[in-house]
Amino acid sequence: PPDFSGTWNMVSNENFDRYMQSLGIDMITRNLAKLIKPQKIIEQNGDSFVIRTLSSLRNYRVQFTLGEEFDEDTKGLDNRKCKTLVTLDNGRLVCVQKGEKKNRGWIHWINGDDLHLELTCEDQVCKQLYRRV
Ligand code: RET
Repeated sequence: PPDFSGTWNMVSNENFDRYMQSLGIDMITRNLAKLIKPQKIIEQNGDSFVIRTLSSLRNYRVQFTLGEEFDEDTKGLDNRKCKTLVTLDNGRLVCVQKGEKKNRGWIHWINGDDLHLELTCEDQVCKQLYRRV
C-alpha cells in the first residue's frame, strides 16, 4: 500500500466553489477560500492517520483509523456532524461522510509525487491536486 505520509502543496483545485456551495458555505468565506492554496500534512502509522489541511484562512485536522467509523465535526468548514468511515480500496483512501448532506465524502490517491483528492458533496465533485514538497 502507498505511504501518504508527508507534506503536500496544492497545485490545482477544480470546482471548489460549487463544492463549497453544496456545503452551504457563505460567499465571503468561499471567495477567500478560492484564493488560497492549502498545504496537506499527512501522518500515517499503519492504519492510523492524521491529516492536517493548513492555510492562512483556516486549518482543519482529521484523525482516523482505517475501518473504524468515527464522529467527525467539520468545525471551521461547514460545521456539521458526520459519521465518517475511511477504508483503503486498491491503494486509494476512500472516505464516506454520513450525515445531513447526501453523497458526501472524499478519495485520496497517490501517483508518483502527486496526491490527488476528490471531494464530493451531493452532485458536486471538486478535484484537487497536491505535489510532494
Ligand atoms: C479551507 C479554508 C476555509 C474554508 C474551507 C476549507 C476547506 C477545507 C477542506 C478540507 C478537506 C479536508 C480533507 C481531509 C482529509 O483528507 C481550505 C480549510 C471550506 C475541504 C478531505
